[in-house]
Amino acid sequence: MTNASDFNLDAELDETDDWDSDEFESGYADEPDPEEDEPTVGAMELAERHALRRVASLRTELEDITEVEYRQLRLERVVLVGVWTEGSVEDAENSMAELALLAETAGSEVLEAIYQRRQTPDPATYVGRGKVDGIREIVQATGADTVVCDGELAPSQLRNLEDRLKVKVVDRTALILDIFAQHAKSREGQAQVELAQLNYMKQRLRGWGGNLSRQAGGRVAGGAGIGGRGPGETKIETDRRRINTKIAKLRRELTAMRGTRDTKRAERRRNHIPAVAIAGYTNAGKSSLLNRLTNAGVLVEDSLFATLDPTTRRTTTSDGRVYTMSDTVGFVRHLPHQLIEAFRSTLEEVADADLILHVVDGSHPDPEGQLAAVREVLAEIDATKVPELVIINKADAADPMVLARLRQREPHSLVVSAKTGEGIREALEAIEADLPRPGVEFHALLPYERGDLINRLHQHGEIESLEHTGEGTIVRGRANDDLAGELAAYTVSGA
Ligand SMILES: Nc1nc2c(ncn2[C@@H]2O[C@H](COP(=O)(O)OP(=O)(O)OP(=O)(O)O)[C@@H](O)[C@H]2O)c(=O)[nH]1
Ligand SMILES: [Mg+2]
Repeated sequence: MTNASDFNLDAELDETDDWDSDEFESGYADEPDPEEDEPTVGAMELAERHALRRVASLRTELEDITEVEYRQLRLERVVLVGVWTEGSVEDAENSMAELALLAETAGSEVLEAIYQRRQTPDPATYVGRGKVDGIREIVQATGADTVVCDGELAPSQLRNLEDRLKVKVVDRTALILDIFAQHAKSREGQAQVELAQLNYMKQRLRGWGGNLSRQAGGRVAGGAGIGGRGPGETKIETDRRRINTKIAKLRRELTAMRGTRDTKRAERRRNHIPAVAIAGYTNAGKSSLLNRLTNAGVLVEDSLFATLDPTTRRTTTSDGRVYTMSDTVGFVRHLPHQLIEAFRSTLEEVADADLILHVVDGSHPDPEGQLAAVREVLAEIDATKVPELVIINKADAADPMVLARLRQREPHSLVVSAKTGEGIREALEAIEADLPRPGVEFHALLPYERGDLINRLHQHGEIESLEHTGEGTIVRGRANDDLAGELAAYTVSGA
């Protein structure tokens, strides 16, 4: 039994059709079929989302630098390019399929996907130099206006490719940042994404097209001097300075916003309310699981990074103990470190939890890869010390052999389906069993006027036995230090 009540006001509920992700058999996308454009509910939702949730501030303030170009990623016609350095053909194709999902989530239309086997990416052009011409032909033949590379490219690689391909080139990191920008809803989320984008761009001012590396028309007004603004300051330097100013401002704002979060967390700690954090790969079904476990009614969408803002629900164990459960941003392979940095305060909630429900999509082609990618991020945010319960989700759609393999590999795991409800009861039991137990045993005789203590014991302690007698209520169980301290006055002697 759960008894969920809202912490956040904005609860949205949605169900979308399942996403068919089997588009790549060969590494080349199927021919785009113009007739196939019947919008699904999810696509309509997505379109609405794109229309509504854009970070507006940058576009007005920093008009003439990279952001403008950066924002135009959506609704472009893209060719995907990957370099496959290790692993099987399957791994390479999974990686390209994921890049295609990312591109589509960002609002692009994927025209082609190609990858090249190489020991390492070419330092100058990412793919082998000889392959660049081939890609240019594909770009021209398909009428693409953007090439998306499956990695984080150096500014010089981006520039070289743009020079030779004659279309805009973006990398996977920029793509992910763009999706985050579109999906960020809360003020804090938006500020976090902006911070990540600015940090990304700061390093790439030279990489975004030749026009950005031009000089700012010789001398800057004011001439020699003060504060380093002097003759010969370049456009890049002014851009960098403006970006730095904006970064500093965002950092201050984020510090202020985080105050509220810290207060909430401190309150929870003071009351010893256990916290469960739901973490996992993007699209694994974390929000669906939170909805199932607590009737939270949060947004579920067959899209990558549907959830960016953490949602916390208060719920109770079968015997009435209160705990919280939070859903938060999903992870992905090579999650851009700018995002990890920017979302650190959000991610701290995971590191600070008493239990992590690590959700993995059992129907995904590479669930082990997802588990590993998530654990990498968990390690980066110092969350490895938190006990972990692996929830293998989407049992209804998964291959039973794969489920068995995962169960074997992950001893502390459960198989569930957030969709059908299979395994949910067992999951709740397992969560209860894994919650930290209050530390102090007690045996007390509480007079009837101390009903308040009994209430608090129900919510925050563990009651093993309770008996009403003429003199009061005799209770046995476990409580946290504070509560045990208050009970001490009523301890049954000789217990
Ligand atoms: N077949 C099946 N689909 C599921 C199940 N659980 C979730 N899904 C679908 O998987 C998609 C993603 O679900 P979400 O709950 O939004 O996933 P999430 O992990 O919160 O995703 P992000 O917030 O984007 O990281 C949706 O289309 C869900 O309907 C399940 O048990 N079975
Ligand atoms: Mg979600």
